[in-house]
Amino acid sequence: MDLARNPSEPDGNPHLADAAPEPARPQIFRREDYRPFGWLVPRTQLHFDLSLDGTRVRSQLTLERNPDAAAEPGILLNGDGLTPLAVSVDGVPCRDWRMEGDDLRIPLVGDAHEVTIDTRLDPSANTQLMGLYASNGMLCTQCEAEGFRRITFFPDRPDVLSTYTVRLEASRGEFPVLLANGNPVEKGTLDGGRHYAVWHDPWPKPSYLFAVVAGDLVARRDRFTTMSGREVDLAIWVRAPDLARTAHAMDSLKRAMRWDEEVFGREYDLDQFNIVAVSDFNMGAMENKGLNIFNTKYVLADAETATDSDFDAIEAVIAHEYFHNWSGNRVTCRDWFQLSLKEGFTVLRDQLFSADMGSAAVKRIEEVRVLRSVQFPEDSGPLAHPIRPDTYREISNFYTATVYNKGAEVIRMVRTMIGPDAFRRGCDLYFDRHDGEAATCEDFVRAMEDASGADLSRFRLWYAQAGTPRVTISCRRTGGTLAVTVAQTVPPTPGQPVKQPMVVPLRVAVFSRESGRRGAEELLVTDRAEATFTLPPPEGDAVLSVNRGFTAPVIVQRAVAQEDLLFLARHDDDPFARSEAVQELVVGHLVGVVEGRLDTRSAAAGRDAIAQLFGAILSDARIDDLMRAELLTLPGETYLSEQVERADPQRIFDAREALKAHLGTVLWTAMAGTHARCAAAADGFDAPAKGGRRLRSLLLTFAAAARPGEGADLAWAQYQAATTMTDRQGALMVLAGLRHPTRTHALLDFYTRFRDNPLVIDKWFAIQAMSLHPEVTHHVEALAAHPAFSLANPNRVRALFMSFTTTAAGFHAADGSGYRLIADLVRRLDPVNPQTAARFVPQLGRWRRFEPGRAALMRAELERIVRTPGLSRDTAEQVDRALD
Ligand code: B3K
Ligand code: ZN
Repeated sequence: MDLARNPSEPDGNPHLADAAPEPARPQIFRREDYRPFGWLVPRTQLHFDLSLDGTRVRSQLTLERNPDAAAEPGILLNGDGLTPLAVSVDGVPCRDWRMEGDDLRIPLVGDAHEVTIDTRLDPSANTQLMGLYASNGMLCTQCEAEGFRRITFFPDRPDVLSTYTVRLEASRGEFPVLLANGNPVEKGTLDGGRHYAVWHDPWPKPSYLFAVVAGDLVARRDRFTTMSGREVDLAIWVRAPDLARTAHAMDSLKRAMRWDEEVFGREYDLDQFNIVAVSDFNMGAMENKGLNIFNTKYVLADAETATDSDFDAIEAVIAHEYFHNWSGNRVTCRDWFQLSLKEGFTVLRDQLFSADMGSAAVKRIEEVRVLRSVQFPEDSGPLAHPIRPDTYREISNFYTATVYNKGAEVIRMVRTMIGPDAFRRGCDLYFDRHDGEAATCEDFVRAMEDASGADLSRFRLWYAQAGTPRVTISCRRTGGTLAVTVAQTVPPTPGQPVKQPMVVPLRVAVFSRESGRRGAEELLVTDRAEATFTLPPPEGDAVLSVNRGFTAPVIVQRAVAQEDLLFLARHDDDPFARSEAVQELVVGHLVGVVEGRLDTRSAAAGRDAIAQLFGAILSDARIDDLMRAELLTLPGETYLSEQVERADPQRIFDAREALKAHLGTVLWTAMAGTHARCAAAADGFDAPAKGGRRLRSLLLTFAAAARPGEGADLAWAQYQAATTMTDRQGALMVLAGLRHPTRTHALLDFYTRFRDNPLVIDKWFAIQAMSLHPEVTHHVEALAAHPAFSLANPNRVRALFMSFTTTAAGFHAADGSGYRLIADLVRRLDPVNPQTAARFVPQLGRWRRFEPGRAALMRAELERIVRTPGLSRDTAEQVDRALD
């Protein structure tokens, strides 16, 4: 490719002299400022001359003035760290372009033009992993949200849709595989050992869905016939040694494609669907049109190297990215404030898929556990934001549990209220109306209203108000009816001091304490600060089961008698509500202990009640082992710390461990028996086998807490006999937390066994970094100096340091050493990979939740970060918000 040089004068580039000065104050983007872009870009042609350290890009844009936008004198194209080598307009070299900060302004006088721009990139120097970068000798891209502007100048916003034709040229030896979005059009050989491939994507798309990959890759291939008979070639591209571990990903993909046809009526729309696995990736995966790019973690699996949870996560993420082909790609977002339009909806779609593929009850319990341990803390802290934010400085900071998981809960509430059939009609209407468009959350809600006849005007508050509603429920028998009063408050959040009552749909049921029978389920929908509903009363005493299936993402506060919780924990026929009752009982006890509210007698009585219940769960023949393990899982420390005024992490840890030890002691016989039964269970991947594995590792944790010596022996035996990573990792987790001679032995064995498998070595780092061991901080410091550690690989960084942020003895050490360790990491990582660095800030940002000593130490570390010269926009925004 012949790329002309920049026609700048020899004494420097005059265009740069006009560059706008750096803004003194950080730029804030506001939802209300949305304006359509001045130009349409019906066609984009890109020509890449690829190499690891010097890639040249020629971009040819067909431009037409947008009749729906205000006229502009020229066009402003986004760039990030680029310099144009050459610009031409309608084939004539253009000399009067100018830089405005990082962006390129080209004067255009007519209503239609062809603009050509040449740029040059150094992918191997791109450590941010945004734009075009090198990973393990291959080249790949990540463009969402604003990475395309690091490749070429472009209106890099999701409402500018264009059809792309991409020509890739490279050395055949170094990059035998050349992939881009859409369908392959042409390929051939060039002189000098080079070759080329041309790809065309017929579907107009925003730049964030653009992708190319070049590398020495092999594919697992398969085929899929869509419901209308289109034959699709499927390929999962990996490095040759990884090929054997792609079968599960391919099966998952085919299941997802079929499910989306059957359940949502959505069909795939290209001749090929390619997935590429890369080992250096900032997040899980990316839904680029027809060319999904995945973190290897969500592709590669076999029983020896991946746990059952890894298998489930792969299935869910493959499905999620595939489902984006409709919810995200065919209908995309008008602007980034609408991110939940595609993410919340697609998370709900992947949740429904996973529920259909496995145990729906267990899945729901796990979803709520994640919501409570990640999203609730976000919603109650300084980074709280509505699922459709109103402002941002760096959009990468808004790929949050709120936008994703709470966003899914909000759409799930619509489905619950209008019913699955009307919801499906609403989805069809939304896809029909907005196919090929960039839409808004409002468009989605309107489609749901139009398809169902429901009035969702007040429901829209869920998009606008942050914070988790607190709902109190009380129940009174008056004459022949049961009066259930539901009251709600929505706590203040940054920028939103006063809130309006939300629409809260609560599924409830009433049980008779005497007979154990339950009356009809009802969906109570309130939109007022307080409302009273009447229900038919049962015979005898009533026991109320509320928020069954977790129909509303709220915190239910109710004074409920311990005997009612025990009743529900044994009798509730809604598995989610049953697990809630168990959790509520345990949380109530632990919070009482932590807050010092229980005298010795009532603490002992609480423990005994829990022990009795756990004993009954252990021997309950009506439930399977997967559900048994869920019911026996103690609430996490983060969730517990949200339940107290100001958390002391050590007290929470101690109380939780003491309960675990107590349960392990008094239930030892039953637990050991169940462990032995599970240890003898058949291998395989059906639910009983998975349940057996889950339960036997869980029981090891009780054993280790109650009888460390015996626990270590059992864990070591499980480790040695393990034929799956689930058993091996479960055992090693327990050993890593104990001061026991087998600890070092097992860790060394694990490292030696898997030293050539980076994903398993990530586990090795994570297991030690999140262990219960009192010396965890020293272990993490030593691991950071291990030759296998690297700041350049986000998986490795997260494995070591994100895992560490879960530890009471480490991260929350009373002397502040854990906070310092993470602040040091953020400061070192920020210049290398700001997106990943910024992800650590919320851990320190929760400082207000903790007792004054720790809060001050956390705050001091945030202040130290903010003083770091040259801090990225990503990290600066998070720290500023956290300190506000
Ligand atoms: N849409 C991507 C996430 C992109 C994150 C950019 N910082 C993957 C997903 O949610 O499906
Ligand atoms: Zn997504």
